[in-house]
Amino acid sequence: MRLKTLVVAAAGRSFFAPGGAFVLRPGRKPWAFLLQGRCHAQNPFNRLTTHRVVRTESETFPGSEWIVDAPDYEPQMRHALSLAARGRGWVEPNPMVGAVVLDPDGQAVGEGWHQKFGEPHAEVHAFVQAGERAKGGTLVVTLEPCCHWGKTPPCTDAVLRSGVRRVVTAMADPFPRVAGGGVQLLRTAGLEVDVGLCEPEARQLNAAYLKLLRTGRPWVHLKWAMTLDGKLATRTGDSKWISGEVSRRTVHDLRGRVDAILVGRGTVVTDDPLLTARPPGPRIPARVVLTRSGELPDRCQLRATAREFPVIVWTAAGNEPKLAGWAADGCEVIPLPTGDAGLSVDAVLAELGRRRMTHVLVEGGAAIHGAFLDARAADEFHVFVAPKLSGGAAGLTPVGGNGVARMSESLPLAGFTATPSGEDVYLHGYRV
Ligand code: AOF
Ligand code: ZN
Repeated sequence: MRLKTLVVAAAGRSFFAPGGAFVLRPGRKPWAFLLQGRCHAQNPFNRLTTHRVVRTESETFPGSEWIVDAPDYEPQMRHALSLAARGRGWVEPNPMVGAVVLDPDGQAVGEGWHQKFGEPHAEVHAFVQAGERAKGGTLVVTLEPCCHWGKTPPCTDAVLRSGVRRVVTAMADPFPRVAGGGVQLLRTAGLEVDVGLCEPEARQLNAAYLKLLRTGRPWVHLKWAMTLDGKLATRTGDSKWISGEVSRRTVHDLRGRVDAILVGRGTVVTDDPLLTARPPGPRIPARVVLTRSGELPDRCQLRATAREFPVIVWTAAGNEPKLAGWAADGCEVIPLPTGDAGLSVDAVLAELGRRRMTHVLVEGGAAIHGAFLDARAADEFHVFVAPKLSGGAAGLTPVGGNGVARMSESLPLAGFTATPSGEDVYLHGYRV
């Protein structure tokens, strides 16, 4: 982060900055600033501004020297991040972006977010609301403004037209046609541009967008529901239903904002799932089946609805003829060369990524979960635990595959939460 550094000298009654002399607010002790992570200052025009304390030279002797960045836009950035999140499911494969425009007094006079793929970017909505009041003010935006012609004109044009003097953004946009160019263009035009406020939160928000750009692979969610004794089904394979109504609603919400729902052959054979979002969400996910053998039932819900909702089947090269009926019914059948390890999870993800799919939801069964885990290809986990026990050594557990030999090799999760979900518990976390 490029900091505007202001050095506060000796017990911090006053300090000098590139913008002029600043006087700390009377009555504020420097240690209080450290505790709050903020300090208040008055500029020569008697206007109170808030600054964020980034580092003290000496924590043992607080007040000896302070380095603060100027001024503090964290609350506005957090608001912009929450605005951005409203685009979830609507904007992909674009990033979610939120923006707040402040007038020269720091009052919010406009806000907006990227609402739908192909439609105006966040900044444009915020500037329309702000109008003339943006002049001399600040744009707080969760992603570097774009500087390219895509489906809409460059946001940097809108920033320059608005008359704001300063732009505070959470992170640079790694999209190749932007990639720092927006920041550079605005700085060259004489605007102050700060990059990096709330960057971890902004990266988390757009983790899937960033992964797709970095690796060409979509973000992979693994989801399952299990009994309290860790079973996906009884010894006879019966699995209807494990989780309750509230949990199933959460799953349908998730289905409605992903690009693909992926299952293995076993799930198609035993569950005959439809794999649609009910009620529908912002996206219509493709239904993806992985079957090395190519032996899928002739009659099932997926095949019967393939002309309404797309179905893609991956099978081992040479087995496509077994799926001729599926292809005739409108399913896309894709052959894949296979080695001993079966269908390559990475090859499938690479193709989904090539189609600019941002989120894939893997819904079982155990063998497919195992294949994704063995390939270290899962990014986010959604597990519903129901308060019931079905027992039986033959009852399937959620993750097959090879697994690891030592507990120390197991996959740790970050951001792990456990939330009540009706009668169930919803466990959620991310691959570290
Ligand atoms: C911004 N503000 O709100 C968004 C940005 O296809 P387009 O024209 O919509 O452009 C998509 C690219 O623009 C996308 O990949 C990303 O780099 C940027 N998205 N930029 O300044 C926004 N959504
Ligand atoms: Zn833009």
